[in-house]
Amino acid sequence: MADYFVGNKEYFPGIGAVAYEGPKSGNPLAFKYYDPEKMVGPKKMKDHLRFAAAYWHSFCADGADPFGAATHPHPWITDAKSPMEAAEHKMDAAFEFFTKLGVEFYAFHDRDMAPEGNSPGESEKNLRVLVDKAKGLQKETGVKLLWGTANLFTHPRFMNGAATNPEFGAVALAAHQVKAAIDATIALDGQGYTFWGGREGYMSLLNTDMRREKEHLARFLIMARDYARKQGFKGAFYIEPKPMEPTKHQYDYDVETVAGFLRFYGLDKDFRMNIEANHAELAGHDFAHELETAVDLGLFGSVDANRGDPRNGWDTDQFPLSYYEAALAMRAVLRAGGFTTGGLNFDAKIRRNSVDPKDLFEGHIGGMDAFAAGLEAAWRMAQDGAFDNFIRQRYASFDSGDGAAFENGGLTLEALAALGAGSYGSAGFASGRQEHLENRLNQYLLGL
Ligand code: XUL
Ligand code: CO
Repeated sequence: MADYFVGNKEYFPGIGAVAYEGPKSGNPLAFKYYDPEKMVGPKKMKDHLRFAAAYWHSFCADGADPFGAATHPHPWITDAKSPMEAAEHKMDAAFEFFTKLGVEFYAFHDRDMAPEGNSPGESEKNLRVLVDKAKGLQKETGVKLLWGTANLFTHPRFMNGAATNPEFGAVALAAHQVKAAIDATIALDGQGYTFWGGREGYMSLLNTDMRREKEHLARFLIMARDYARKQGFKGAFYIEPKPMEPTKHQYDYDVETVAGFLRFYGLDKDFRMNIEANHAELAGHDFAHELETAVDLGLFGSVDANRGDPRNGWDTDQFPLSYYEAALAMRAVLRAGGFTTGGLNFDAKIRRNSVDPKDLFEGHIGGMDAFAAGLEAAWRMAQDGAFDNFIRQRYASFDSGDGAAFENGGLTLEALAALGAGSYGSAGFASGRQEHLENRLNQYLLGL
């Protein structure tokens, strides 16, 4: 399907289906490591990785930043006579891209797909029209919806938040949007529905009742969950933690914070985490830390794959490139038993000065190659077992005897203290062997 495109116009002419050509290929529009049909253990690479493209960055973002106007004049917008026609053309371009790149999934916000109307009802109608078109294109191309979401942060009415807005009316407007976005997700057979609290946080404690805002957020999520389940939605709900930006403090700060919130409000059965690498970094955590924490808590769901710039303190949303980080991420994903409803969604954008249509392909190709190489390294780690064995051995004193009694609640502090006064005088001096393990990690990355 080298010249495949949908609709009447080819938006990426001269670019065919991206194929695997191997590590030595000099073709910038070929995969060097991502070989979709290759078996890694029991599953094909593509089924381990479940790649998705993000509608917002790839087809809506226009290169504008706080210091300058748009630099990406998208043909699907410039050639259209109305916002609805632009939305239709944008969708043709999006499905052409998904198909040529070979991603099996996509993710979208309501407002990425359909323009805001003059009333809530008109906005919902616009979305319905585009959802019908998307349904047809999904059928035609086989591309599936990883998750849907509502954009509750761009419109000025949400400047004080959406579910946490101090004005009830704004909360109701947010509910209208979320209900329609849930309907759209169900209609498109979405495997998940994401909540990213774009402005669910505060700019100043001087004007904020935090306790009330968080209760409102929980109430809103409970209502959304109940509505979606009533409509027959079987997929996962995701919360996407982020500590700050655009607000000074976002309530969904990081995985631990969100886990406490979900459990407190009894939402931990339905909600999982959608973990974004750049958000982890903003929270002062390694990407792998957030993933491993979610796996430990039984709350792992999906991934927004990207990277930040270690020298910048904001969400640069660059394409992921580090095999090192991808390997540690995939190690956590494998430990979780792999993705079920989730996948690797490229919440990443090309740079403001990346104005060649090929740039969008090459950004994704690099990210897919990085995760393919990371998957293989993580698989080698799991098969070889050096890390798992070391960790198991490190805690072996809790597997039997007094250690097991401690873990099982069979000791009082007095009994534990009495043991401490006895025969454990030499404990505590085993090497953590970090250097050895780090060197081993490099060997796995080099394919050894
Ligand atoms: C913003 C962000 C969002 C969510 C979806 O930082 O990551 O694009 O992924 O709303
Ligand atoms: Co994201």
